[in-house]
Amino acid sequence: MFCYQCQETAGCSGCTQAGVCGKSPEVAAMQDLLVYVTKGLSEVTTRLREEGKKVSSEINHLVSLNLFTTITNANFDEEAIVSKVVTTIDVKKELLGQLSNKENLSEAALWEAGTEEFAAKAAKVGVLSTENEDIRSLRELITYGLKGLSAYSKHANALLNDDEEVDAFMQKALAKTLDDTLGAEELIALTLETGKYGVNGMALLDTANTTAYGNPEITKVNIGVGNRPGILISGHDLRDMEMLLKQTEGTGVDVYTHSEMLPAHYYPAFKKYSHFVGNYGNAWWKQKEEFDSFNGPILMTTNCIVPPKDSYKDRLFTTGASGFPGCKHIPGEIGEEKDFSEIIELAKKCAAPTEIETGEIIGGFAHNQVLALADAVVGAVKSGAIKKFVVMAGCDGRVKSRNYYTDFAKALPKDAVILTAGCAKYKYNKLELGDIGGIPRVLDAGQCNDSYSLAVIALKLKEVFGLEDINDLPIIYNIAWYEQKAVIVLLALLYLGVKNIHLGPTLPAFLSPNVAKVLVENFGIAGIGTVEDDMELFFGEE
Ligand code: FSO
Ligand code: SF4
Repeated sequence: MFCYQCQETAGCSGCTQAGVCGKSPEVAAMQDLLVYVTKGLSEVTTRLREEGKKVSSEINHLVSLNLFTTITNANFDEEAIVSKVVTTIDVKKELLGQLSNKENLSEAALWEAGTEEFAAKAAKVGVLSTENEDIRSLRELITYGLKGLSAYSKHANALLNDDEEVDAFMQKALAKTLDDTLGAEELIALTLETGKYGVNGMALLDTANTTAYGNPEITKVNIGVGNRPGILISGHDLRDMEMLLKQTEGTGVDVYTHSEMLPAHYYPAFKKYSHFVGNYGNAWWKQKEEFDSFNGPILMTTNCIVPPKDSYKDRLFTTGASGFPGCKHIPGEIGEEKDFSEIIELAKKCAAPTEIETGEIIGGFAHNQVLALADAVVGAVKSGAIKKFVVMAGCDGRVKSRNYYTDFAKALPKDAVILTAGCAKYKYNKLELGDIGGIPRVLDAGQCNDSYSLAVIALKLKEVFGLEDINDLPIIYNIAWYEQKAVIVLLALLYLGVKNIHLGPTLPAFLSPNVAKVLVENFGIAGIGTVEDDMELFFGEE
């Protein structure tokens, strides 16, 4: 196997024996094959569109779901992945029949075989099948960005929001990563175009979420527990959240969020449920301890899954793109009501969660809420009470070097405000960093996709202060990345013209030296240093 798509990749270069994430070589191989056939399918759908033929939303959803399935920590279930490869080959075959022009299609578009040939084929179509290291790097950068985009798109689709333009681009770009006639320059342009559609995809999801559930608002979230049994829900899918809250109402079972589901508490539509008690625990990587002590069932709606311990494996359920062998998967297509009754019945037999923390955390600072506070924020900047905003969005993870972000948050000057989104916040959202004239020093917009909100806020501030360039704002970008959703957020920021983004705890292994050089020279992308050095770098002259 060879996989280097996430920040934790072995030796900062590539997982070759087994994934640091727990992915086996067999699962890695089937994921490679799923990406390959999905790219082939995308080439066919792109040509169908060129011929003026319509591609159904079911096909668009299949492409998104396939890519999402291959994101880090989403799906470890080989059987489920093989079945997606089979479906994709079948769909591709049917669509090939609709093409008038089948000339010069790639091997990926034409390939079909039975499951017995899958392993042999997978061994030939992985990341290393592109020999030129720069072309490989750019193809993977684009593919990972598209994986992130597919996740956001899938969540919007679950709320019956589709953007055919985003889907058509996703498929066109996937097809282009198969095209050997494209050189580095064309692929760099495609990378930026991917960022553009990243903005569109995040906007689509923002509209879907806020239309369905209202605009996030300032909210204090309880981090303690009640005395009734509970269900813990993690991941990012708000439609699953809604269905679970509805189905648990009046059952005597409480609902708690974990990790990236915390921002569900900020939505007005979910606040009305009195059994929606609070957030339990921290970011995804703490789940081994926290799922143990939660005592009740856990529903993973997306990544990040850590291979579960036996002590709670029979309480772990997956749905949507996520999966783990031996854990029950709750089915349900887009538009269907999922049946969570088995989880609810199990919860009733479980003990209430063991309390691991008490108190509250505050969040809900997505664009609508921050813009409602615009006068106070702008006033604080004008008076000098707020000197800098520091965007610290992104992901958390288990490597020790990520303690940098806790130390960095603690070391910030007291007139700096952190803007965050994604699970990165768990490194500093319980530090009690105080407020500036009533504005908390950690403003949490929501999930990683709500980084879109941070961009909207930045663009609004640029307008209010009458600036020409987004980079003239007093905003520092110090982003923590882990998996491919952070890649699409990064590409979206680059597309919006944001420069000098610091990315840590390490730079992606999939950036070849030449591609990294392009990003450094054109966008000022940099890594992180020590907290002391970075404080000097960002605030030294003041
Ligand atoms: Fe985190 Fe995992 Fe949201 Fe990611 S839970 S790491 S970037 O899946 O998606 O922030
Ligand atoms: Fe390794 Fe990350 Fe790939 Fe898992 S997803 S195999 S940890 S690079």
